[in-house]
Amino acid sequence: MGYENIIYHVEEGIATITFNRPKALNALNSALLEELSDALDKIAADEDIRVLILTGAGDKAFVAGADISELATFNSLSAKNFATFGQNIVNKLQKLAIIVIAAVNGFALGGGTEISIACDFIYASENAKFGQPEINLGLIPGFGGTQRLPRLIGTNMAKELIYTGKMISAAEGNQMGLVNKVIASDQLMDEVMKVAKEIASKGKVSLRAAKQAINNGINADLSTGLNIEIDAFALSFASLDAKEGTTAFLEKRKANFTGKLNQ
Ligand code: CO8
Repeated sequence: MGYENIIYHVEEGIATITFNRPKALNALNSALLEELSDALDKIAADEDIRVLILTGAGDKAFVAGADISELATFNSLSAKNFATFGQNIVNKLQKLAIIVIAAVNGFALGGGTEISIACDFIYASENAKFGQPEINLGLIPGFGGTQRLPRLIGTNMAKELIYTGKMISAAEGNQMGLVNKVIASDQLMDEVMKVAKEIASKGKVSLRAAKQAINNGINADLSTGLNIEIDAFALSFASLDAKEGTTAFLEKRKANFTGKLNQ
């Protein structure tokens, strides 16, 4: 599939998807979502990709939400179909085995916030703005915002954002645990690339095991979550990296992780 609404780039095991409709502040229309879905399938099938970065084209927006000109044509049934379609893609993003970083470089509103919170973590530029403004359109979030946001920042904080539709700054997002780090706009991609490379240098299997344990355990009770961790911990020993990492420590040298499995 050729891409017109996203830019897909892979370099040294790090994939970048850039939402690319800058004239519409990278709003999510059906065509863009189809392309995103296709790119996520490609990434899931590529064993050499270690980290994915999501960002927006231009200096104004990450994603300013679902495309309102499409939403304006919906009835209840088409809204249900669109929300299901969008949620399937956001779920696919969240379930990627590799680590996903959102580099939020401007407005991340509605579906933009919802995509960013399905990533493993968010680095944001100083001019980034987050929010769930659907209430101002007579709507509610439909790509997971009513479910993921309360789990991430707490129920009442999420309620305030969703009920008022107000935007918050990157600094406010940082204070409430939505944004890991706020960075000057012209440094954002360099900083994101730096952390992506650091993560990519770790053991592939242990990264996946850690992500699985956190994502599968977060909505379970503690005892179920701890059992999930035991299995994921055991899984990390399926890789030669466990032997390499522990041996390298004892030999006082830097570990060289290959991601190879024990035969
Ligand atoms: N959809 C379509 N076009 C958009 C969108 C959008 N979400 N956001 C901006 N644009 C377009 C504008 O129409 C404008 O186009 P044009 O130049 O042709 O007039 C261009 O982008 C630039 O925008 P502005 O001139 O408005 O730029 P400003 O800097 O003045 O304002 C804002 C920037 C504050 C971001 C403003 O554009 C805005 O409020 N945008 C809408 C934000 C919004 O409400 N997003 C939520 C959408 S709903 C949603 O995401 C629900 C997701 C789940 C759906 C579930 C399906 C059922």
